[in-house]
Amino acid sequence: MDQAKIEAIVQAVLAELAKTGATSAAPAPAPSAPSPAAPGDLVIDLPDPTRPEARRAIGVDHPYDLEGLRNLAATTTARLAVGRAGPRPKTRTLLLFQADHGVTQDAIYGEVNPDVLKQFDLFTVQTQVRDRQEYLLRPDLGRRLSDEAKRVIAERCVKNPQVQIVVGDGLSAAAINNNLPQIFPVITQGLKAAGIRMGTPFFIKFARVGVINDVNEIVGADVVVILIGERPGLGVADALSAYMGWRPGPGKTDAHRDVICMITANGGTNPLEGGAYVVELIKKTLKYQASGVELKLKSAGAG
Ligand code: B12
Repeated sequence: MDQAKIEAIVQAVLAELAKTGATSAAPAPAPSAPSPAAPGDLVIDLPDPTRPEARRAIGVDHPYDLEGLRNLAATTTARLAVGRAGPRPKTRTLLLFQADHGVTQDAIYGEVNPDVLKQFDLFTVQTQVRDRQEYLLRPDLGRRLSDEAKRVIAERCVKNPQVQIVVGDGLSAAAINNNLPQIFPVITQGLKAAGIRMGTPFFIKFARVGVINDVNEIVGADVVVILIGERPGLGVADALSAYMGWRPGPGKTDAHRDVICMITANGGTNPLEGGAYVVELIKKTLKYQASGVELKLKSAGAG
């Protein structure tokens, strides 16, 4: 078959598809001339799947109701309407997943920026965890302060404050780097404005939420708040949580704690707003002298 005949067949098929609306629903990207690459360069001839418009693009070929599908996909960050290549994910779905996964790895293995800690005069202590690998494998050690940490906290911290704030890297250094500069001043100024006495804040490396029990054995605060990096998800990797409890100590569990989660400028509670919530929750905890389930019961009982 000669070239002219092949082109005629292709044109006829495209015209048929256009009539059914199939090609207009999911137009194939116009083939672009490959950019000149130096020998040895990695060349990926797909648009970058992490760009916002590519991330939200509908991947289903010839959808019955494109608008309906767009609306459905817009209601969630879940990977909907991605389509498939036979029984497998499309290449761009796979690349986007791998890119997002890379961001979570960076968040987990990243280091909190010392300049951010310096900005608020936070000194650093460490839990009984020795390195990041051990942190991931032994959450129990992340809930215990090292002997050195206990000594330094005892030496440097004001005792028996109303509120003790600590910052922990947790599972996302990016959460601290990106959100602490906004949330920290809102909390400290909010507490000051309310006449609430604050202790000496500090940073705990390799921290888990339960470490607030150990902290409070030394400082003896009424409320301890830990601002800590959340486990990163495949969409948001820099979310911060504020976990807090009334008089934490040995034997206190998550049932005695409250959490304000998903504090991030990337699709969560903005850190400035998050700081204001934290202050409100601290006031409520002080008022009812309770946290967690007990706080819910007491505040509900009070009407
Ligand atoms: C991992 C996780 C869990 C794990 C924790 C196990 C572990 N050892 O890591 C499991 C599956 C057990 C869990 C259970 C629950 N979770 Co949960 N969990 C998470 C998740 C995905 C990540 C938390 C994280 O990264 N923490 C930071 C790391 C560094 O902390 P950590 O010390 O390693 O782990 C502690 C905390 O994660 C804490 N924790 C986990 N969930 C909750 C919930 C509450 C209310 C509290 C006070 C503490 C707490 O428990 C761990 C052990 O102390 C978050 C989602 C998010 N966006 O944060 C939801 C999240 C915090 N969980 C939530 C809820 C509701 C619960 C449950 C109450 C669900 C239920 N109905 O049973 C239970 C209760 C938790 C408890 N410990 O008593 C909600 C809280 C909503 C809110 N604002 O109150 C979140 C935000 C999920 C959501 N979007 O709905 N959870």
